[in-house]
Amino acid sequence: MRRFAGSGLGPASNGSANGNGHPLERRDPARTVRVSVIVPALNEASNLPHVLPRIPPWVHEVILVDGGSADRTVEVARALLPQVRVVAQERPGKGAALQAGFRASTGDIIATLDADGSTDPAELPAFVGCLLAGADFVKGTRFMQGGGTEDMGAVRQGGNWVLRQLVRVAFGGRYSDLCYGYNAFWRRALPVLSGDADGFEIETLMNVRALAAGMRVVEVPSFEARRIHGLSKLSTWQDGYRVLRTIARERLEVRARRRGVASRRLSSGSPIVEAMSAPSNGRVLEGQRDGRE
Ligand SMILES: Nc1nc2c(ncn2[C@@H]2O[C@H](COP(=O)(O)OP(=O)(O)OP(=O)(O)O)[C@@H](O)[C@H]2O)c(=O)[nH]1
Ligand SMILES: [Mg+2]
Repeated sequence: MRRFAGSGLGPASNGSANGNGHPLERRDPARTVRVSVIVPALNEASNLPHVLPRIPPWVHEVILVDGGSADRTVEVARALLPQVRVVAQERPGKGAALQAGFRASTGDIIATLDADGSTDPAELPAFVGCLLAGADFVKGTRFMQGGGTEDMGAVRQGGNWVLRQLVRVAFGGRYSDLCYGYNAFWRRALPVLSGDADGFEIETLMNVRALAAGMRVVEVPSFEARRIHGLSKLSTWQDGYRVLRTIARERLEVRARRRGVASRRLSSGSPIVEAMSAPSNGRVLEGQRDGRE
């Protein structure tokens, strides 16, 4: 499998020879890495006071993506954090919200966390630290020592386990968690990670694409607290099915590419396929690393 350009701690030093290394090698050491935090929010006015003020002050920008909330989500966000950037989404769903946030972001690093108080902004340094140490993509996990959840029932935990096994068989990875909203990655990975996923399957899509593209993925233990107020927007069976469909579709795309079966969709710019078919010196991703589309 072809590797994601510039991935890996070791390969980063090789990369410096051809200019394709880890972004830290290419940046001005005096320049601080800018971190964008994306917070999707749908009717989370009563939870935002437990989230936004806890985002560390060194974060470059906070982007709240409002899903058309009927409560005072946007007003509360602006009152809590006057510098917050509020963005609207084009289509319904958490995945569409995150992708609107990704497009609006300007940071070198993009991190996602939830607005319901489940994910703790105080954990951000662990995510950013792993990226600075050489990871391409850092995913939170509730199922590693140091992590945990008080917000996931037995059925969802069982479903998560089954889906993880599927990913293991289909993509060869050994993820300990699959559908968790706390993740971070370098901007240069965005063209590979973002795609056709409007709902809660967005995290699975990013996780399997990171694997298939050969990114250096690091799991960081994270604790998911119970949502503080309000109701979940996730439907276990409906969204579970969407996750399953996403795994199957991504697997088929990878297999089709490997077999050289270039369907119209594949040849017209599926990002995962482009990443995998990039020359090993990573020319395809070179422009993207510099923020050029
Ligand atoms: N902008 C936007 N945000 C959304 C949408 N759907 C969910 N969210 C947000 O995405 C985050 C995760 O959604 P939750 O409903 O908490 O899903 P969950 O964490 O799987 O479910 P619980 O564990 O029960 O909280 C929350 O911040 C939601 O407000 C949407 O359609 N648009
Ligand atoms: Mg939640």
